[in-house]
Amino acid sequence: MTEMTTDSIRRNEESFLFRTNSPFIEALYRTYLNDHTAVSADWQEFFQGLGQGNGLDQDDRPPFWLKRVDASAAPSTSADSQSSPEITQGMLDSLRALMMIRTFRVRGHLIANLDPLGLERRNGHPEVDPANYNFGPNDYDRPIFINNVLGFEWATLRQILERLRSTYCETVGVEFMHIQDPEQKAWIQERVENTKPTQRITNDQRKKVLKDLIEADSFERFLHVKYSGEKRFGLEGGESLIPALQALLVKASEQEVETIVFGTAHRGRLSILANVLGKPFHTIFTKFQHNQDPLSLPYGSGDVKYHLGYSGDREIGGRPMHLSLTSNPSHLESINPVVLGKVRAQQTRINDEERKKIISLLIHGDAAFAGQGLVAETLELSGLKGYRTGGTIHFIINNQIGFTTSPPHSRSSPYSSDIAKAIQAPIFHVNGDDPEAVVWVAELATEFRRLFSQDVVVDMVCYRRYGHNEIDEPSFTQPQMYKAIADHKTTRQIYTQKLLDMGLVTQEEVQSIADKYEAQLQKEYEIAQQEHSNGLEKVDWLGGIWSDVKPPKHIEDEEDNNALTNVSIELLREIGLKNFSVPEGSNIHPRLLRQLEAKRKIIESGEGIDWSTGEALAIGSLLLENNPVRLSGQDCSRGTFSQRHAVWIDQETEEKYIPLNHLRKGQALFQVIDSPLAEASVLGFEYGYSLSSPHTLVMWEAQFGDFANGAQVIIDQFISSGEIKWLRLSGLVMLLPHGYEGQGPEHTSGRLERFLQLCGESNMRIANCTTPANFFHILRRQIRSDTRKPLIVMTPKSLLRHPKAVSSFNEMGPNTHFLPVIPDGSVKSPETRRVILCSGKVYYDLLLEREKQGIQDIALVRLEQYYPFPHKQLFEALKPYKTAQFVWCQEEPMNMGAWSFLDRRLEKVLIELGVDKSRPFYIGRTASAATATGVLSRHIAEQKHLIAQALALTS
Ligand SMILES: Cc1ncc(C[n+]2csc(CCOP(=O)(O)OP(=O)(O)O)c2C)c(N)n1
Repeated sequence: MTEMTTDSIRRNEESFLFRTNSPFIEALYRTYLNDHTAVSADWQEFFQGLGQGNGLDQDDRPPFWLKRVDASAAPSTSADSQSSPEITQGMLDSLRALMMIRTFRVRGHLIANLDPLGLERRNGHPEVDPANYNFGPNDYDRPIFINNVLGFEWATLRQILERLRSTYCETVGVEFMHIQDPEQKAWIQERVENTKPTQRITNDQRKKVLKDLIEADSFERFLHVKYSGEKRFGLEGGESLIPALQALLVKASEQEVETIVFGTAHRGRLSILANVLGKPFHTIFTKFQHNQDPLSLPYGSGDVKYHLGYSGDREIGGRPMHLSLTSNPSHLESINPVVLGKVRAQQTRINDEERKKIISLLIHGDAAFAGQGLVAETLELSGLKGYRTGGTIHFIINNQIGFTTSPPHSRSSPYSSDIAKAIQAPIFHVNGDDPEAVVWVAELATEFRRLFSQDVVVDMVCYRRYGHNEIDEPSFTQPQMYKAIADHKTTRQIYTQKLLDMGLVTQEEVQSIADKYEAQLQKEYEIAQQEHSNGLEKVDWLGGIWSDVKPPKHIEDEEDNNALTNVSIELLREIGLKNFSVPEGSNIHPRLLRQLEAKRKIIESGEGIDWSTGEALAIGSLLLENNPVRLSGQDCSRGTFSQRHAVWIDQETEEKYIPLNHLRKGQALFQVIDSPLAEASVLGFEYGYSLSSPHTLVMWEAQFGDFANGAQVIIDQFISSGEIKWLRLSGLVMLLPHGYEGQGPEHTSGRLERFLQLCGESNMRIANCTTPANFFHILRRQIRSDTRKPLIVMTPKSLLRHPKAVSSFNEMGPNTHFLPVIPDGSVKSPETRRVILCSGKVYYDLLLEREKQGIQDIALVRLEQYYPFPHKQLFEALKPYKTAQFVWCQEEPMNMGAWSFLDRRLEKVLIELGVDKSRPFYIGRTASAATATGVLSRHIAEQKHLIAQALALTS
């Protein structure tokens, strides 16, 4: 012992022991117990000392730092707790070295060489400074016992530091110590610490990496020359992505992955399509040529080249693999949940319960990953039973800039990947100029996902050689960065030189790879030149599982409505009875039990079918026709309004029972899933699910319709326009509780007007039904129709229990179908002085008041579907009332609801009818900023007033 006194050492020792060393000492102690000679002499002495007097058996409690050691295994002697064994310099060295090693595992990435441009100043970190552990300049060459940590039994400080720096602080920085699962952590540590940088890939792989890099580089150069001034969001500066993806595919193929679904943004997309997915070059080139015949699109509006998806089959490692890149809008990161939904649907279809055959791969930009809330929302889905896909591989092309914004202005956390730590994903930061390291971490990520079914992130730090797009001048905003980039060799140049220096390739071989690839590009360029027509790719939207779905069309009302949606009365009764029968031995809540009894009686009579029963009958009948049904949304299994009870919870065991899954053997599956409290991610997921599962009825329910606007991007960019932009059909259903019931501005409106404004080209169906039977038909039509369109339904709240809002089996049985308009059968035409057109809940308010007042000359005609607008049916329903006055009555303020949408459409019908006054009157709330008042008394007054107005006849 040198200058330190035993006391001071003991004080230090305690802090060491208290803090992070106890697991190490425990492990060491176990080693010692097995074989005393397996630890250094210092430690032998220390543990012997413990045995002689640490008081272990004094009160049967191990000392504080040995708490996790099995006390019975400790040496048992009579004891004197005062006589601690002496701490030696060697032991202190071990402890300090161990603490330092641990800190490198936690913080090493902070001083790693991750930035190819070297712009980011990384001046070390105090916690990885040996001085922080009381190691001085004279301590570097003394052997330290570290018990096989880092593979050394004994090592000098110098050796330890060398190993730590090469492992944690060179071109790979690993963040994994935030992971709580010891197995995952140990796996990463073992793989990272036991692979020297030079051993990461084989020489054959090196040559393949060079080839991939040359191709990635040549591809962008070719486009740059041939189509200069065209936006392509090139990959220059981030080319290592391509060899990394290629290596990932090989690894995935070894793991027998059959399909990879990609989601990616603009950057590098064309290169991924061409060089990874194998999309023919000429089909990409034609998109640059602008010689497309504007009338030649067989369908749809088309989209810009860097949004388009593609799917194809490749042979990788001797196995076929299906690669699919999903079309996406500009809205960064919005594709993420859609990809996950697609993957989940495909996994479900092929029964990939382990989620190992179909995997999701998302490629992100650094600014978008850090900035877009949807990233966090989507990560949050990763572990949830109803949404997990067995882990997504995330690859961030971290070019250290977002358009013109530098990282200090785009995030508060050190890394753009930090949000992924919330789900304990490991993060591999890697320098993009070290393609071998990039390839290696991509492989590690693939293995990690396979082993642990967890999300994993590769954060490739690189740069963007040109501006945000190729016509942008980056030096306006980042002059220093762009000066450094101008002086910086390309990754291809750097890596070529490396392999030349290693003697792995010759200059001639390198040239020959480039020549061959460029010749192919040139050939395909010439093909593209000849494609004067339109360069359209094969329209492949209705192959495979979609083959029995008809291409989209302008949905002809009659054809669409008359889709076979009715079922036999016997079947309705069978489903109903089974859905409301409690299996023996289950403990159902007594109140629910009473409800079920009442519902069984209703089913027996076939009359008085309420809303949720209508829904259950629709679902049950589809299941028996072999169409799975998936419903997800906040609290949807019970139902926000306690109306659905699709899942019964055993009151003793909390076991779940889904009655609709017990109808008949061999039926399709009903998945009903309470979602996380998020809108955009869940709706995006369900939309994605619907894209990959045309025969499943996929429904998303908002808690209240008001909250759906948290998913506005998904509604605008995917649901309403995906078909027309990308030729991808979806039969997704959105259920949006809606209605003016005095619950305030945020529990009232499904924002009908927003959806109606999005309608065009028969893109969706929008409805507000008033009867359970019509709801039954409209849900079934989603699957029985020969094409697929999203359906948006304003669903009721108080009508769920309204005595009049009921149907009979006869309205669902033979010869019935969906009614887009429900005429008023009760009012005789010649006497009718006014026709009130309305939709949804207000119909029942009007009906009640009309009955109360005994009015006989006002007809109530219900518009059950807004879009496609049922012009013909409305014409027929209004025909008997040519001399009447026509009123549109809605609960919403004038600037909301359906008025703006209907005004001129109604007028057109009335003109065609030749009625006297062809302009319909508006009755509803006056225009307002908020959807509804928050004051109940005011709501009641407003509602009373509008009903009174609607029924007050004027001449
Ligand atoms: C939601 C959204 N907001 C803004 C934009 C406009 N925009 C397109 S690319 C881009 C920068 C993205 O930066 P980053 O994610 O780092 O990717 P990079 O372009 O650098 O590859 C921006 C702001 C967008 N497309 N989507």
